[in-house]
Amino acid sequence: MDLWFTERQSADMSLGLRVTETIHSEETDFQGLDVVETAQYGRMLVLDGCVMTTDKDEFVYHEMLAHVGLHTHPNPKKVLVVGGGDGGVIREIIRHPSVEKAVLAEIDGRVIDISKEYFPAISKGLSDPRVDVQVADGIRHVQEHPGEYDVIYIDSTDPIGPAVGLFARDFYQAVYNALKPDGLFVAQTESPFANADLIRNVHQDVRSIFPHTHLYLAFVPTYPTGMWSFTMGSKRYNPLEPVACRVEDTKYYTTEVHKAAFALPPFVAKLVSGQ
Ligand code: SPD
Repeated sequence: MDLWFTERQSADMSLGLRVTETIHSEETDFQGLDVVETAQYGRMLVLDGCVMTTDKDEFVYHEMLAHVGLHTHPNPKKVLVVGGGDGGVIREIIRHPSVEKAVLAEIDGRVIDISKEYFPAISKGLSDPRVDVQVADGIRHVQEHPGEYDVIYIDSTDPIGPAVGLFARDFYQAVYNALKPDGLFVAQTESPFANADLIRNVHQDVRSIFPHTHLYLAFVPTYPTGMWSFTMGSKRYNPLEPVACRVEDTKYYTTEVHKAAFALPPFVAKLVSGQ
């Protein structure tokens, strides 16, 4: 039998992947959760019908989310991840020797459990002694920890369901407040092709709060259009002047890739120009 997974990415666009095995399916308290084996990208985690990560392309997203922020900060010690229950960003964060503590605030504990069970290579960092895994509302966590973090990551799902509040100005203000005086944050901010309005709005909001606001890009084949964006708000440090690379054996991140990721095609630059 020919079985296909289809992510309906918009009214006019879908991603189709051939499924070789259905491994797990459930409705959690927050969302639909599926794990399937695909012929093209290996094992895949799907939330509410949207691809979250796959064994074969996860390194792009997780390395580029984690390392660009951590190589912008000269001495990151305390880091927070909001969302990211699969553990991929945490795995990359704890490769940085300066990091003393990494807190994960994931609202859906089932994402953590299922990732530990079916994605050991992605979730392995969750058992590191420096990592504090909390099944908690990330918005509340940020509100309740003013001035605490060097770097905050928003590894959210798409801006539907439980993640809507993570794309709001109030939340970015709370993130600003939760950072130390020289802190910075990075959020995944979807595709310039598929989510132009969202990127424009996020930048308007973040720019109104943070002195330094930047967009950068990476190429994630299983995300809508493949062209993926990340937004950084920084109180002091300039991401265009990264510190020397602190991690070895990366598959996507290098200092050159870091700098190049901020070179935006004109149609993307226009989205964040404020015009
Ligand atoms: N369209 C998919 C966007 C998902 C971003 N978060 C993925 C979580 C992986 N750690």
